[in-house]
Amino acid sequence: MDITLVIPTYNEAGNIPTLVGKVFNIFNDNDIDGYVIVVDDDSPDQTWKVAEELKDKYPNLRVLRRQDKRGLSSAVLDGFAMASTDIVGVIDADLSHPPEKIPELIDPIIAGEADFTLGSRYIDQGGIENWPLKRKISSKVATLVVSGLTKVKDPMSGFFFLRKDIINNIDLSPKGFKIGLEILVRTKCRKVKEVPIVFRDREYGESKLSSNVIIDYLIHVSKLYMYRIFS
Ligand SMILES: Nc1nc2c(ncn2[C@@H]2O[C@H](COP(=O)(O)OP(=O)(O)OP(=O)(O)O)[C@@H](O)[C@H]2O)c(=O)[nH]1
Ligand SMILES: [Mg+2]
Repeated sequence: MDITLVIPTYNEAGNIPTLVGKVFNIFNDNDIDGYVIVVDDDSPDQTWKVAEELKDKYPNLRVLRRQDKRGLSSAVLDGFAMASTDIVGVIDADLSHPPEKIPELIDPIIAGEADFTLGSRYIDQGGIENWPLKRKISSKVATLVVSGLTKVKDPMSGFFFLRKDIINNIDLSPKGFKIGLEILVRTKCRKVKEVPIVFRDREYGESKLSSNVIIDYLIHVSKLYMYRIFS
């Protein structure tokens, strides 16, 4: 079965060639008919151009350069909309997520055992390398805050795959930056499988997270709780 992997990027010129190369190697080694869509928001470091230049080497690579929009969740949703495959997924560009886990994440969906799979830091054999304690604690607290919305152990994960038809006709808000959480809650998806991953902090480039991130997150989560209560 074909899959499309969306890579949202903003100033990831130093990471994108390495990640795209790794992903296509994994597709090849595992006989996966895979496509990659890089969705770049007109990065000042010209990530879109660096990605365009890889297209000769990787014919299944597409690049969407958005000049009119900005935002991680809307980039992911635009990538999914552009995909023509039944299974879609997303991975961060900064090599924080191990692409080697892609086959383990898509196999349960192909087998019909799951509709949604995610790379999980908070199950047995999952973990986080080189994060400062402060960041570990805030991630745990943010996860705890949504424990009333989902039983998933790592609902904040940005590395996930799904059957595209589960989001058909679902009104998804691209406002919050945790689009995986948004999908899990609004689709009421039950067939979810978590696959352990070890998350690595980025080596190249800078974080895109602004100081408003906590407030944005709390607004997003409040909306999801309201949705859960009133739907
Ligand atoms: N297209 C697009 N991609 C974005 C945007 N913001 C972040 N990204 C990408 O989304 C992914 C996750 O963003 P990160 O900055 O790594 O966020 P994080 O992992 O929480 O934080 P750090 O790793 O510490 O930087 C990366 O691939 C970013 O390049 C955006 O506004 N538009
Ligand atoms: Mg990151």
